[in-house]
Amino acid sequence: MGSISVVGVLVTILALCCVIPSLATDYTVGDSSGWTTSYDYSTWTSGKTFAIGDNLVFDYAGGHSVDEVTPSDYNSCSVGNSLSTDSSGSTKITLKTPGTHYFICGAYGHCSSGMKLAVTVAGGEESTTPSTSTNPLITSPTTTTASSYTNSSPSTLSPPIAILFTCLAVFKFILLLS
Ligand code: CU1
Repeated sequence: MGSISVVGVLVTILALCCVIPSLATDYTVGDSSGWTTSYDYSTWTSGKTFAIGDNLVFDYAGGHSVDEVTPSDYNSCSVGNSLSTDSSGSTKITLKTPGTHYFICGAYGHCSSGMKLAVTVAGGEESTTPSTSTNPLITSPTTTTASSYTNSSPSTLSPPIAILFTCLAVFKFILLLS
C-alpha cells in the first residue's frame, strides 16, 4: 500500500536534485527597456545573482554596441580599447569566469549617458584552469582560504548530493513507519 507513490515521489526528488544545479539563466539586460541610454543598470543588477553559465542578452536598436572593457575603461567611459565588441542588435554573452565583467556602449557619449553595466559572477576561486567550470556541480568554493570550517572531509560531499542523502534517509524512515 502506497509503495508506488513513495517511489514516484523519490524519483521526482532524485530528478530535481540532478536538474536544479545545472540550470543556466538568461538575463535580458534592462528587461523590457533593453540596452539603451538613460537607464540605470546598477539598479538592474542589484538583487540579482549571476552564476557561471548564465547569459546576458542585450537587445538594442542600431547605433549602439556592446563592448566588454577593462575596469578602468568602464570607470572613465573610454571607448576604443574594448576586449570584445558586437553591434548586431542582439548580443548574447555567456558568463564563463567568476569576477566582475564590464560592458559599455561603444558609441560616443552613450556610456556617460548610462550605457554601462558591471556584472559580478559568483563562483569563488580565482582559477586559471576553466576546465572545471564545465561541470555545473562544481560551483561551490572549495579553496582553503574561503573555507573557515573545520570539516573533516571537505569537498567530498557537494550540496546536491547532501540533499539527496537527506531525502533518501527521510524516505527510508517513512517506509519503516508504513
Ligand atoms: Cu549606445
